[in-house]
Amino acid sequence: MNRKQLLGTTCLLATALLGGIGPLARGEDILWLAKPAVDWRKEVFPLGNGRLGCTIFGGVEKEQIQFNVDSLWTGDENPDGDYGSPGMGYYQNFGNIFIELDAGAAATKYRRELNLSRAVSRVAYQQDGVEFVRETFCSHPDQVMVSRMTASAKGKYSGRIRLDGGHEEKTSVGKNRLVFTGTLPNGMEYEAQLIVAVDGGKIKPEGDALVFSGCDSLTITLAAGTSYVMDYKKSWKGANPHALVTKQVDLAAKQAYSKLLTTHVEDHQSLYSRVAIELGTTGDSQLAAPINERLKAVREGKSDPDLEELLFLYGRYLLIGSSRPGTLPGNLQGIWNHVNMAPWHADYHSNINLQMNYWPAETANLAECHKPLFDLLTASLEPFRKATRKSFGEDVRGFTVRTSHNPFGGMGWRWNLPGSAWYARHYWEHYEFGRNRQFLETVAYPYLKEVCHYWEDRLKELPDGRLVVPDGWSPEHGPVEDGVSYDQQIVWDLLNNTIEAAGELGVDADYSEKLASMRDKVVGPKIGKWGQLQEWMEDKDDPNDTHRHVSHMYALNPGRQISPLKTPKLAEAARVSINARGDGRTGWSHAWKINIWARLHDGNRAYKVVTGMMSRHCYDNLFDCIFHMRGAFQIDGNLGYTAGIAEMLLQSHAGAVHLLPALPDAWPSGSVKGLRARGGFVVDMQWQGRKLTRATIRSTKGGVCRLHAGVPVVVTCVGRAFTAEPGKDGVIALETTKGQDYVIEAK
Ligand code: FUC
Repeated sequence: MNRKQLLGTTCLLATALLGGIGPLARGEDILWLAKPAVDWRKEVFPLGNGRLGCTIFGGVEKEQIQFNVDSLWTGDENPDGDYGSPGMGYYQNFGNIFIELDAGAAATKYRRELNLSRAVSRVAYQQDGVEFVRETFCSHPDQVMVSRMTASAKGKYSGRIRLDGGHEEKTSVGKNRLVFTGTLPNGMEYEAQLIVAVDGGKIKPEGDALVFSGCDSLTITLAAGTSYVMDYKKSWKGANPHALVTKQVDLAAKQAYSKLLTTHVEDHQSLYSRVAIELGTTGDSQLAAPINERLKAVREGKSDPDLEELLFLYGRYLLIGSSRPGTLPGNLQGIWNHVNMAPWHADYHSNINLQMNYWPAETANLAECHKPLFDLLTASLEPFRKATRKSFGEDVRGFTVRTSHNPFGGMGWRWNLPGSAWYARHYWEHYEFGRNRQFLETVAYPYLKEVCHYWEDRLKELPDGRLVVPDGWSPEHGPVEDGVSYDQQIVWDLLNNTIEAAGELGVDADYSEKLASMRDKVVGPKIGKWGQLQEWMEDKDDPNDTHRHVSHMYALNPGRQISPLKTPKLAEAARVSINARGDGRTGWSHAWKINIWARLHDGNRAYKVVTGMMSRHCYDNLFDCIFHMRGAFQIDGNLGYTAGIAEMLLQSHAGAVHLLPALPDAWPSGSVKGLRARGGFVVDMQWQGRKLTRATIRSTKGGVCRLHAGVPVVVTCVGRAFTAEPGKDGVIALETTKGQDYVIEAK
């Protein structure tokens, strides 16, 4: 029995003991705590369907379920780009459900858990010899939150339920329904409706609440929505949400709970179950402990590979929960936010944060969750163009972005000159991984090309003919000047990707040539006097500088201008720089460094940052945090961590698929299933003694799979085995057929 089966069995026993709702299957990914949440940032468990999210506190006598809708934002187009003006807006808290239960004896055997495999939260405890269980989830197919409370004895639930809006709305109380509506100062209308169904006992309206007594169980269904529509031409304003919210809540409340749950779990697992990971074995007692104790043990130096896996899976869980086709992209906090003035407005930050949210989307096999990013960026084109022209001149083509933006195309704070070019990399990558030609032709290529237009009009020629980005800024670090490495590397990458995209489509040959000649004149990465990769055109990096941003590493990760195999000297310089920079005081900075060390093929250094991040930047609910904003929760670190683990196990950015490029000593044997590589390949791997024993490459699009191997391997496909020899560059070119699996084993 492996440790996960053991965990599954423990849960199974606990469930049976508590008479809970349906047994937990074996081998599920669960985090749990032995106490209710008090501090939102550190302890609540998040649930989400991409659009509607909630966080669970789990108090025994006072349950609080705080909820959000992705589009409930103040603000507008914010034409002056003033970060402090009301136009920038804030992502809002929608409201809270409060469930007060009549006091009983002290609760025992309290357990609050989040089941990542099922996207269901569960609170269980015993009181007066009765076992109580609450289960909550946010369903994507039914677009509602559902919470069910049951007990092992009849008639045990008496208390009251309130639905409180986040903006002092007045809640109307019906027979079994609570409703509030509102309009934000920007004209956005919103509404939430909650229906309570009880088995046994009674329920009736009383004051601002629904009061229930002697009930066997309760089922609470919540729907919420806004009038937001992702359409600039409609001024981002669609229909009043009343009709849709009413329909959603009514339809869901008519269904049996078990049906809603099954539909939800099936939908979630269609995404979640694509990937599985085993990095080692955690001791039984450690494994059985709640997350806070496990984190404490990690801080004390104990290793916990199961927790490393759980944190990887958590990033996938959070992306599924905060970004689904048709929703807004995940903001600085995904979709979870309990206040109306969140740190940094809970906005979209373009100088690392929004991008990092989407780093795991392709590699960790959630490509459809990437879509909201493209939807919003493409929908914001016109306001971005207008703002760009306003600041850079009416004759400037294309567009770029400020450091921060909102869902109305409004931007704030300083211009982040290569921000739109960095976004363009995401469009290109979505194509590289999925090879959807239509996406490339109609969505990605037009975006890339338009950003190139901006740079054609903006790049400055030096006397020697080389090109620099004028008046740039290494994010939040250093002076404003020409030729900053961050700008140079991203513009190089944009031109390079656009040339490849045009080549793939077989269009714009002349234009491509022009871009290639520009690309080759862009001042490239430089090695400075202490062997470092220069952050600026001038050699002035301070070896004692430990600033959190490592923007001059873009060329190494997520870019591909520098790699140990193709540009070893520059890769060595990157190593010198990143060594000097230290781990940093934000989760996202750690996460970036995991990715960077992985790209430097140094698994042990990457792993050191993995444990550093778990020790210093993970709260008890595994939310990632940053120190320099009073320990705020920021989701980028969670998602960047997941991307980093994937990058340690599989890379494909440098022209070939590289299996286990940065495996640390800490993971001598293990396996992973379902990671994606560029070219439309899905990869499963097993390893032992730090050596790959077997890999399966699934070809979803056909074509040649270039495999970085170094040694001959045996390839088996539909029962036929053959030996494949690498070329001089160590790469095996494997001709693949769409839909077939290729098993790779050492010769
Ligand atoms: C960037 C970072 C900060 C923070 C903010 C939201 O500006 O420098 O650490 O993450 O984004």
